Amino acid sequence: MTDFFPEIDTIPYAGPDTDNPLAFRWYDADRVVRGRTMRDHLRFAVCYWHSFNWDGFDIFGDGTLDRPWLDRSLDPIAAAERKMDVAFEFFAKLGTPFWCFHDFDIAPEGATFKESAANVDRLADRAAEHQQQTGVELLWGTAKLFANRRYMAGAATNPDPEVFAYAAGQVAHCMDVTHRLGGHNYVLWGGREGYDTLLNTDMARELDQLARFLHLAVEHKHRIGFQGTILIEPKPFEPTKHQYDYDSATVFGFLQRHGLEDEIKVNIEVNHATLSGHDFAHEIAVAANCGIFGSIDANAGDDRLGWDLDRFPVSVEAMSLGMLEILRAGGFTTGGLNFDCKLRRQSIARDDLFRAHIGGIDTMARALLVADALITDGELDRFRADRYAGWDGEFGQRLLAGELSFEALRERAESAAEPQPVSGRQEHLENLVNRYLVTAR
Ligand code: XUL
Ligand code: CO
Repeated sequence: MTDFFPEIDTIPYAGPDTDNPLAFRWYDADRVVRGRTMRDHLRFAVCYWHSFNWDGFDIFGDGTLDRPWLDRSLDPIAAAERKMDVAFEFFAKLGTPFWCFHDFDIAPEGATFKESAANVDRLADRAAEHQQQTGVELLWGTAKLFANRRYMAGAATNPDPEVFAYAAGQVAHCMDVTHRLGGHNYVLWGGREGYDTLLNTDMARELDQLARFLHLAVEHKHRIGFQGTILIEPKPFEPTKHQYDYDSATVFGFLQRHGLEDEIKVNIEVNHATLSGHDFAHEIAVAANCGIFGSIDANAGDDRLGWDLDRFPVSVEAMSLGMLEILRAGGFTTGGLNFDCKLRRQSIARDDLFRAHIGGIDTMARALLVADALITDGELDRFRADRYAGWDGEFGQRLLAGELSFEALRERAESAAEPQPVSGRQEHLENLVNRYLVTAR
């Protein structure tokens, strides 16, 4: 193992009252909550791109972070190997069970498709060794279909079919590698699958192209025997002005239209939900209702900045309502919580990466405890069930079964007593949540 973080040992669980900033207060991996350990409930993953492949550059300035392997004067393969060794040192010391990558986070792009694929294979072999040594597993892999200039007008939705072919080849290879590394999922974030102006865009064609691409990805998965889940990650805009995978509902409609709803699920990112004008919990509930809930990119935006900031999650309140929906949906199967988060560019001390992840992990662990307490308390579920009790009665059931016409209902409305509204008790229920935000331990 490398020694990039010499001052850091494995991060221990030390309980809520510890003053050790390099210990977990809430994430006690072996603690059982609702019949499952916290490790198995939360299935944390560290993302490779923000944590190891980004040096803090932004549109106004150069990198600030201490990421020596990103120095462009280094031999690209040697630098990628060093980066990977440090990444696995970090995963092992943090003690999270999973990691996630894009093909060209782990390996440099070469001069040709074949050279790039060979680079990815070479680093994937190294990753396999690290996985074996550390026990860290791959939550998902994904292909970077948005950074290279060839993808400026999209990958699957590009006006040039040769770009579609290149992207298809890249996904085929990245899915093979993900399969080889025992990945639990394969993610497709539609990096530039959208448009900036209709003046140059044939939207109908682009959507058909996207559907074809997804069918090909599904066919490839079955051909190679990959058992993981294919996930689409919705996002409403950025980098393009209009992204086609706007939110969970849009993705479901698209999947259903193209007969893909049993093959593909969603990876919901918290701040993408915010950008689409929804709450995180809403996106999970929509996906769960449609049977396409898969995985989560756990992060946070900023209330007043309308772009994708990818902060580490710190709000137990916001995350608790999300965890509640995750538990209601039955929890994760192949998915997990991936920290698609980046440090602020002033967080330049090496151990900031640990502090940031520890904070995110504890936020999600506390959120799990709050969600568990709310379910155990039972009032929310009872209140909801009572609120709809009429639909469980004989009349409600006949209505749902399609046994009553508009005419029959008109007759009923004419003869029945005036319906009596009942309080929705929103503030009362919010007070209940607030109580458990303080007391759940
Ligand atoms: C972009 C984003 C990506 C995906 C993987 O907003 O979230 O990092 O998670 O391509
Ligand atoms: Co993401």
